[in-house]
Amino acid sequence: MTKPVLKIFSYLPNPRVWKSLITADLCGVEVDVTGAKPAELGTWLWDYDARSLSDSERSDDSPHARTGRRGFSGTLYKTDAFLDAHPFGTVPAAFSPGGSVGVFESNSILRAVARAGNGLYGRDGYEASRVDSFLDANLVFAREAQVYLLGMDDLSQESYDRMAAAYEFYLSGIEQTLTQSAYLVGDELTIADISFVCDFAQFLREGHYEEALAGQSKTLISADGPRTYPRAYEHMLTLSGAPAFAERMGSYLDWYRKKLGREVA
Ligand SMILES: N[C@@H](CCC(=O)N[C@@H](CS)C(=O)NCC(=O)O)C(=O)O
Repeated sequence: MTKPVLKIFSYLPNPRVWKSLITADLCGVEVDVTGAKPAELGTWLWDYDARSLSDSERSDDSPHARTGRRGFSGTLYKTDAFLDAHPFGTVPAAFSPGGSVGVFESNSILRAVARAGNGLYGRDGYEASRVDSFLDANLVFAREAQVYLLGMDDLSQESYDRMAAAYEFYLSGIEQTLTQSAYLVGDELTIADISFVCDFAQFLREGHYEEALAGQSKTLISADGPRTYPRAYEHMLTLSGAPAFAERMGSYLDWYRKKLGREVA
């Protein structure tokens, strides 16, 4: 067994972690992943040596007690060392072996894996920069999607409109790209495609909130997606069904495939 090139701490499962794991599998490198279900991560110590805390270790006067800021409510236990390495205090949180370097933002963790594996990051510096272009565009979309999905129970019209605009902007760019090439950057898979698949699959979870949206007189933003952006949707569905993706994503998109009347493996 080879030595892990990175250690990742996160709630699990997490599509933002799958990006790195799919890439690691394809590049033949090892990534060490630690974590627990989302609801349990509040009882963990967020650290390079992350671990589950006992009841007596969890109190508001713990030196590690912090208030969750994004996606987590209530108290979280983050060490000072964790916050030195991860100044925004988010997961997934990656560390170089030994923990001296913290890498945050799932797309940057993904880049770190691809660099360590020496693959899937374009054939030269220009292509690598084009891959970065897609990863940046993807983060802007994914951030809007995060706010939208977390706020689904009580969405303002402004939030809904922002998401609809971000979706249209991002998907039309992906669609346009795929009229020119089979993958986002040229004719080979790169981490730009991997990030797109994972974050877009996560956005499609809006489909689980169809009733909640209807109760707020709103409709699914992705409702006509496969017709409006056929190449983008097909790219996501095809890649997510490929072995390296399916291995990590499991049945995550089965509900969506069924909804489209597609075969489920
Ligand atoms: N854009 C970031 C999103 C990470 C993020 O926002 N993580 C949230 C959970 S979804 C978090 O760790 N929140 C910590 C907190 O609430 O303090 C990425 O792709 O890694």
